[in-house]
Amino acid sequence: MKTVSMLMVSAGLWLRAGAGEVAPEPAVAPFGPEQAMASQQAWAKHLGRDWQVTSAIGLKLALIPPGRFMMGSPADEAGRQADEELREVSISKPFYLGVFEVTQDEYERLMKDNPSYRAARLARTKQNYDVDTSRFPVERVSWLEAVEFCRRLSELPGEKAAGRVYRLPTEAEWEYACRAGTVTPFPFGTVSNGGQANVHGRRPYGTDQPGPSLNRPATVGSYPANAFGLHDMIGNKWEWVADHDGPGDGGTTARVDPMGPEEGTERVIRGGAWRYPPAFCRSAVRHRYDPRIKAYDLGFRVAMSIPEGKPADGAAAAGGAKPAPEARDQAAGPEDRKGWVSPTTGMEFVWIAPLGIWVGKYETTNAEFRKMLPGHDSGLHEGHSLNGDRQPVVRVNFAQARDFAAWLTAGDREAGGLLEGHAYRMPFEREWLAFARCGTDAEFPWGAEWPPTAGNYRGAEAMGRGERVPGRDGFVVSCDVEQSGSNPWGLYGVGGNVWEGCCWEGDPNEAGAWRGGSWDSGTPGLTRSTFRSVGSPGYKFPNYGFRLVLAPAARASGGGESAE
Ligand SMILES: [Ca+2]
Ligand SMILES: [Ca+2]
Repeated sequence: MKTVSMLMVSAGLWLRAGAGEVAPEPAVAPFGPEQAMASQQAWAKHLGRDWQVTSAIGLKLALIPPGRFMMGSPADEAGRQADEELREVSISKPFYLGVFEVTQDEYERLMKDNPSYRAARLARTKQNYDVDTSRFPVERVSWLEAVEFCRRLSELPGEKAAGRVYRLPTEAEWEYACRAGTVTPFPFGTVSNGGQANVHGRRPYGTDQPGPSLNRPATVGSYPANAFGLHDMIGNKWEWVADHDGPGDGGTTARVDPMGPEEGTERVIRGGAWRYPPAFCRSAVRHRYDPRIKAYDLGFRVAMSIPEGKPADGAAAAGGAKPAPEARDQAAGPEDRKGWVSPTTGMEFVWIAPLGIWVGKYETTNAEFRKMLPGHDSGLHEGHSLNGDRQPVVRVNFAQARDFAAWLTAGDREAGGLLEGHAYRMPFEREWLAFARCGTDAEFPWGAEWPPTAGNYRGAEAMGRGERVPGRDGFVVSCDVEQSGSNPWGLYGVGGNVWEGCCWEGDPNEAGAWRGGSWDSGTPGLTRSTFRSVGSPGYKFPNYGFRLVLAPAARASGGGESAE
C-alpha cells in the first residue's frame, strides 16, 4: 500500500484513486515543484477546499500540505549559525499560509492605521518614493500587533461564520513552507545575489558574481514564488513567527508540530530582509526580537488553521463552511420578518419592510456566482484582480445574472428553504431607488454632499489617476463587498463599487437599467441615485454586476411564475 502510494507520488498522480476518502500521503522532502503543487491540490481535493483562498480583506493564502522535512542546515552550509541544528520535523496538519507578507493596504484596512515608515502619506517628505507603497509589506509592527491583526481578521463576520482562524505560523511551519521540498540553502537553489529575492545582492552567496540591490523593500510578489506558490519568504521583510526563541530544536524534543519553548522573552523572526546579505537570508536562518519591538525591516505573514470538518457543498471557494441558515422566520407576518440566509449559498438578505421584499445585503460575489458557474472569471482591470472570492462578480451580462437568480431559486426551493411563492430576481429600478435612498430624497446614495463621502467611488480629484483616494473608501478597482460601506438599511455598496443590474418591472425577464455607479465613477452625473445606465444587456463590463432580491414570485423572474 505504502509502496503504491509512493509510486503515485513520484509519478505526480496523487490521489487518483480514493479521492476524498483516503488522505493523501504527506509531502516528504526532498520533493520538486511538480510534486509540491500536486500535493497541495491532492490535499485541497481531499479536504473539499480550494488550494488558494482569499480572506475578507483580500489577503491571499495557499494550502500547505502536511509533510516531513529536515529543519535547520547541514554542517557544511556556508554561513551556518550555531542555532540551525539539523533535525527531522513533521508537520502533521495541513494549513493555509499567506502567499505574501501582509501589505500596508491590508493592515490599514483592518487596523485603521499604517505604521510603515514608507507609507504613501510619508513618501513625499521622507523617502521621495515615486512608487505606490500600498502593496509593500507593512513594517514597524510589533509581534503583539501582528497577533492582534490575526485576531481581528478572525473576528470579521464572513471569516467567523466560515470558522477561519488566523494566527502566526509556527517556526517549523514557516521553514517547511519556505523550503517547499528543497534542501538547498534557499528555496530557489544554492545561489543568491539579488536577482532571486529582495536581498543585499552585492554580497553574493554561492557565486562570485554580485547582483542587484534594491536597497529598499519591494511590492510583495515582485520576485518569483517558491514551489508552494509563496513569495518573499526569503528577503523583503523579516517575518514574525509564533514561537518563543529557544535553541534550534525549539527547546523541546518534539519532532511533530513543534511549537517552540513555552516561555521566553523574545519571539523568533525568519527569512531575512532586503538590506541583509544573502548568507543571512537563508531558509534556515533564525533571529529574534523583543515582541514589543517595531522595526522598519520587520513585518509578518499570516497562517490560517483549517476549520474542522468539511465545508458544506460548494463552499470550497470560500475556504470554509457557510453560515448556518438562521432567522428563518419568513412565515412570520411582514412586520416581524427578519434577515434571510440562502441555504444553498449562504448569501445574506435584509428584510426591507417598506418594500415588502428581502434585498441582498451585498452585491453578488464571485464565490457565490461560481457556485453556479465554477469557471467564471471576472478577470483583471488594468492589472488589478476583479476575481477575489468576496469581490462582486463582474463581466456577467443580464441573461447570466437572471440565470443565477433562477438557479438560486431552484436550489433553495429544493433545499426546502424558500417561503412558498417566493423567488429571487434582480430589483425593479423603483425598488433599487428606494433602497438607495432609504426613505429620503437625497441626491446621492450617501446624502447631499459632493464629492462622495461614502462608498467605493472615484473622487473627482482622482479622476484618471486610478489610485486610492486618501481619506475615503476609494479603491483602485472593486473592493470586497463588506468593504464598500453600508447604508441606513444595512445594505452594502448600493452606491458605488459595481453598477447593479435591475430588471424591467413589466417583465422581470427583461433588462432594466444599471444603477448606482462603480469604483471608477467620479462625476456627480454618474453617481446620482436617479442616474440610469442603459447599455446593451448582452455586454459584459468589468464594473457591472448585480444584487438580488427575494420577492413574491408573481413579481419575480426565472420560473417564479411556475411556483406550486
Ligand atoms: Ca520575507
Ligand atoms: Ca453597487
